[in-house]
Formats: sequence, C-alpha cells, structure tokens
Amino acid sequence: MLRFLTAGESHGKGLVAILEGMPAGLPLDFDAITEQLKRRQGGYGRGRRMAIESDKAEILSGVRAGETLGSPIALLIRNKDWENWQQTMHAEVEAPAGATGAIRPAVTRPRPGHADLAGAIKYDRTDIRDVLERASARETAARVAAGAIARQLLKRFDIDIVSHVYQVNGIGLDSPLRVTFEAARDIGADSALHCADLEAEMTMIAEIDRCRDAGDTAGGAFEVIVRGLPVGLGSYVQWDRKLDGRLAQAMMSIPAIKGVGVGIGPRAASVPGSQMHDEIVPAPTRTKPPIGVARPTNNAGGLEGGVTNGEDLRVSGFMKPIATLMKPLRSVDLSAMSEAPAVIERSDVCAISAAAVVGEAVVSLVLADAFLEKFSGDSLGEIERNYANAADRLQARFSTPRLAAPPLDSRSGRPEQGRRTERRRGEAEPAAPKREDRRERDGG
Ligand code: EPS
Repeated sequence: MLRFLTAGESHGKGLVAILEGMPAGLPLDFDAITEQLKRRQGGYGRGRRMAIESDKAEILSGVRAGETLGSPIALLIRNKDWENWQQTMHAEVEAPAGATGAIRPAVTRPRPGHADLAGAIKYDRTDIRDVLERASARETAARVAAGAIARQLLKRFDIDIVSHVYQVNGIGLDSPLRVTFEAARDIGADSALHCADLEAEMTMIAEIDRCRDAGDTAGGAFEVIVRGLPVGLGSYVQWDRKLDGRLAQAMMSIPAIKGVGVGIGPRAASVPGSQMHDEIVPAPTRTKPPIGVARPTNNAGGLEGGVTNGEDLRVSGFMKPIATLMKPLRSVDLSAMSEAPAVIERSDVCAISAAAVVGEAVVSLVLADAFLEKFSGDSLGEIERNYANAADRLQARFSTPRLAAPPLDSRSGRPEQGRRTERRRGEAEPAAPKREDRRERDGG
C-alpha cells in the first residue's frame, strides 16, 4: 500500500510530506522532483507569492545514495516567505528573539468560498489565520513532491502522465477529448497557461486579465492523461477498490476542485449508449503487452468497471474561482458580529495551471498505489519480475491459438451447444446478434 501525509502551514517554516510504501531500489532523480515543483509554481494568473518561493524538496529519509530503501520517504520544502512571517507564525508562546516579519492583526472577516468560517467554528479559533494557513493551496507543493516520486516508479514501466488546461471560467475548448496525449505532452514548459490550443489560450488569458481588472477571480478545467497503463489496475468487485472512485477522491481533495470527470465525464449522462460506449475491434494496440483489440474512441477515459482497459486514462478536474477577491464579497466581522466586506489576503487571480500539475501528482500517487497492488513487491526487482511475468502470460494468451467461444445460435442468440472452434488471435469474434434481431427475439 502506498500512502502519504503532508503537514505545514502556508507561511510557517515549511511543508513536509511522508510517503510510505515505495519499494526499495528505485533510483531517484532529484532534479525531476524540483522540475515538478517548478511547474506547479508557474502559470498565468498566479500572485506575488510565487515570485518569493523557488520550491525545492530536501529528502530527509528513506533514500540512500540515490536509491529508495523501502522505508518512509520524508520530504521538506522550506517556505522562503517564512522570513516575513516569523513574528506572526512562530510556534513558541512568544516570538523568539530576532524573529523577523510584521506582527499581523487577527483575521476576523471570513471569505465566502474559503474554509475560513466553517474552520473557525469547527476548531474554535478567533483568528481565522489559524484556519487559512493550513487550508491554503500552498499544501499542494508537498503533494507534488510526493507525486513526483510516485511518477518515477510509474516511469520505470513506461507509464507517462501529462495534463492540459482547457477552460478558464467556461471559456476555451468545449471538450478535453479534443486534445491528444501527444499534444498535451508537447506543451512547452514556458507555456503561459499549459493549454494545448494557442488560440483558446489567448481567450483564456484575456478572461484572467478581465477578472484581475475587475477585482474578480477565475476558475477553470484541466485534464490529466496517462499513457501506458497495463490492463487491470483497480477492481469492480468492491466499492473502495474501483479506480475511478479512488481517482475522484484524490482529485476532489485538491483545494477548490468541485467536480471530476472520467473520459467524457458528466456528458455521459446526456448521450445514448450507441454514442457513449467505445466499440471493441480486433487491432494491434499500443497496450503493453498488446492485447489484440483496440477502441476507435475513448469516451470511457480508459476505465470500465473501475478497471483500466489499456486505453489512455483521462481524468478531468473542475476548479472553482479563487475565494480571495480584491473586490470582496459581503461577510461578517466575527469579532463584532457586524456586516463587513470579506478580508483581502494576497492571492492568485487564477491557479488552474497549478491545479493541473497537482492533478498529475495525485493521479500518479493513486496509480502507483494501484500498480503496487497488482504487481506487488518490496523491491523494484521483485515488482519488475511480477510485471514481466504478467506480461508474458498476457502475451501467451493473446498470441497463441486457443479455444474460442462457440458461435451464437442465430435464433436463440445463445451459444450453440456442443461446438467449439479453434480461433487464432486477431480473428474477429463471431458477430453478436444485431440490436434489431435482439429486439425481435425478445419480442420488443
Ligand atoms: C493561497 C494564497 C496565496 C497563494 C497560495 C494559495 O498565498 P499567499 O497568501 O502567501 O499570497 O499564492 O499558493 C501558494 C502559496 C502556493 O505555493 O501555491 C490560498 O489562500 O490558498
């Protein structure tokens, strides 16, 4: 089982992640972790905080001489902004001598849409700072660092994770499925909004500018695409083993994410079955190892029954607009219980490109967990052997002659009794009765 916890306040000393369950013997690329952290910091619409930070994870445990040990991996990301907050965020009863930064007044006017009000009541705090510091999306840096390690495990098995932003405040592409894996992969590191379509990106940037000028904020939509997943991660046999459910939970736990889609997502509720389901045709596929069938479409987003089916996994996330508005919404000053505008904290106008990188990280963590479940082992070598063994078995099953299902009786639609035929891999299945025939047969 792969699991992780994070700790840390936005303006405290730093963020911590503990990742447990990684096998021993995985060579770690430290620069690749920094690269993911850098990606998360970018994107059009971020605030001034990102100019202060240059996130880097220090590895405190679980790694020796560049290789994982199988023990918990502890990571620390220091907040550079701590320099400006020591007088406000010190852990000691009194600020220690030499503490730097301003002494800030208590926050008492909760922002609609933030955890401020519910958190202050739940944890019985009078200074809302005690809530917003941990509810801040700063925490996602820790998840990205942990996710960057999970991603390296997946990469050993040629599993690649990319993402793209496709809408800001509803403006942009109408469907994420317009963007191929390759197009998302090829988005440059210097891209303003991490969008695969430059024209759409310009309109999204204009919308962020409009929001900034109006003292408003923007949300948006992104999609994570994963290529190279073996068939059979997750399971349909129990509710908490369904991979779509596990991915949705991870995605919804990203701050401000209000919805998750798999494949065509919520649109699945408005199309008939004939337009939804991805037909199965005999064809060479990119599935590793090839399973001899392919899908001309991928509306299901690579998951059927909560199990990977070998197609690209496609999971989209829908983010609400940032809760800190420069033109604040109405609120109540909890210290006086009188009407007052919500507090204005320094913030971002739009953080959708950061959310896409966080989405990649949490998807990596869920997939690495599901991968370890299927090919489990304490060391990388053991997992590689299990994976190779499973691949060999699949190869054998789908490349050698075998007994095929008996043909269907044209009248009853049931298998013909007493007949089995040899069928080579690649030959089409006997045709199922057509929809009309079935209706006739069923008397419908
Ligand atoms: C955030 C408010 C801003 C964001 C922050 C999330 O921080 P600050 O209050 O320091 O300006 O920049 O995001 C990050 C710090 C980050 O690393 O992503 C909030 O209220 O959630």
